[in-house]
Amino acid sequence: MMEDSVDATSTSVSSIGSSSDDSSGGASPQMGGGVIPPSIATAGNGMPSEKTYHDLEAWLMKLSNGIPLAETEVKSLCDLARETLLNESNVQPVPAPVTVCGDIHGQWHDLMELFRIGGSAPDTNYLFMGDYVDRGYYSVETVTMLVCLKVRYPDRVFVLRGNHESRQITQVYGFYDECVRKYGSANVWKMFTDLFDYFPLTALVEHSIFCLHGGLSPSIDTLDHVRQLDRVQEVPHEGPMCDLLWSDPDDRNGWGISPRGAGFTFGVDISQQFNERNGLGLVSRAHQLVMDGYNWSHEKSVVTIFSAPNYCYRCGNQAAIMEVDENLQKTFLQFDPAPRRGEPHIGRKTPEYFL
Ligand SMILES: [Mn+2]
Repeated sequence: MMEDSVDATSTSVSSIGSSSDDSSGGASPQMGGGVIPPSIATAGNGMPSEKTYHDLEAWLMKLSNGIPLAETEVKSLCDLARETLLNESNVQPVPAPVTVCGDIHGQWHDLMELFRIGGSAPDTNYLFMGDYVDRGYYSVETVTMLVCLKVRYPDRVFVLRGNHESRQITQVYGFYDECVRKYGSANVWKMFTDLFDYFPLTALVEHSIFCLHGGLSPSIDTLDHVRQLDRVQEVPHEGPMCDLLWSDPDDRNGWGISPRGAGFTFGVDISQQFNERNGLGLVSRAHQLVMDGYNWSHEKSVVTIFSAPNYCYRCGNQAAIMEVDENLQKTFLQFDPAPRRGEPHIGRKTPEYFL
């Protein structure tokens, strides 16, 4: 699964999505020469300026209609997002109520369905546990929209890093190719993969629910260990940061070799010991396809959430999100694929194997 790095250098093909030829009908202000980039266009008190809010609102309007941003807009967005994410912890505190979501994998239409089911941001607070890109055909729209929501509502939307938020993995599973196809160069891919280095690795809902993409690590006993990691780097091939994004719970006790080739499998004994040592009630994670969209394991010390319905447009699974209320009561909302105008209807099938 962990493949050798492909040397992808940015090509210098000119952008096909510059702001001068976008189709937003002038909703977005021109970013001409001499305009101060939004990343430093603050009102002098560290808060985003009126212009930045105007940009973000215009970008969200485009993205909610499935229109990708222009390359120059992605650049501005990523500059803003880096500042926002840099301030977050490796174990980012998140208040309840919050709705916790698993893998999206470029299924933008289904992300829109998720917001219809779970409520729009910022009326609903969201925590996404990684894997926004690859596999589906709309990774660009999906990751741009989630990053835009993060910057616009930094205290109400949280985005963690998944194992696919990586330079190496995205060159194999679709995001790199999609960026080159939609923008005519790898520039946007480079902007996003550089930004992924800043995404928090984990979150902690009300000191009780530990949220992350993959799972636990034999190198990590406490949340303070996670806090001490230097996360601003490509996902390593091994070690604690890799494990948090790659590991899976398993029926066997103890640590095991992962069939994925990265991370470990961990048993109920490991989960219970980790929760007890850190005063946690639950480990919430994503990363594995589960047919109901969510799955309890390890005597309810671990829950898996998967939010891409009919994964890869052929797995036939339901998706789910987990609402956590003020009292940390959990409610699972399941949903099916959104209808896609202009695309042939593909019925549910039982997958022959799990991807
Ligand atoms: Mn994953």
